Amino acid sequence: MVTKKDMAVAILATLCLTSTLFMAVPIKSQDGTISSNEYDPWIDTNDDGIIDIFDIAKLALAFGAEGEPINKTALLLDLLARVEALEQQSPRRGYISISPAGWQPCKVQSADYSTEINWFKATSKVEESSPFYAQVQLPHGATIVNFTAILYFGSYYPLQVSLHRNNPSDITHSNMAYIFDTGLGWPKHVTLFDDTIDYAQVDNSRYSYLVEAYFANPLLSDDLAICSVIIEYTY
Ligand SMILES: [Ca+2]
Repeated sequence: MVTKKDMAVAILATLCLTSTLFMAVPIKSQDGTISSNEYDPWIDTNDDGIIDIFDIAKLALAFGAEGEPINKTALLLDLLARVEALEQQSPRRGYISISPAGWQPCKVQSADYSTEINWFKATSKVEESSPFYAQVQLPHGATIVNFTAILYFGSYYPLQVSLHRNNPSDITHSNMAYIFDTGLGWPKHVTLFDDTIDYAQVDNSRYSYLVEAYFANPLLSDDLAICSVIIEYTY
């Protein structure tokens, strides 16, 4: 309970403190220099960036009030933990796309191909069973959730595009995602995807990653094209 005596002591103490502050610590001088006192946002009760009489007056008016104290540090940590939990509940999505310029032939001496701004084509001189590769740098720790290829079929021949994980320690590789189309229904411009990804978590400390394309029956596959490949991941 706040007595008149307490109130008088509070007002007196406030006046003394205020007058001391005003004498000893100019809040902001005429030439614009700021007080050398360290600013503490916890006691800047009206959040205006300066500790002044308005903050002190608010404190004085609340003198003697009682209630449940708040541990501000614990409150801050709790808020941070909640934000992190929310971020984990709804992971962010990222995308990596491979342009036509990203492809390289497996065997340069036997390859005839065309890289244009909108598509990548293997032409009639491509040796059969000689794939094309595109290197991809996937984010370490990310989870691959979708593998999409945008393809053009100007003739009725199959085209296959797949995502691979290479293991350099035993010189093996694993298929992660796979897209295949026979070309039926040509001419057509299609977007195909595979969202059943094997080895989905990216581990750049042990593996490297690449995309592979096979133009089946290459002697007649002049008019097949890869327009883009898009890899979607969460992190
Ligand atoms: Ca203030």
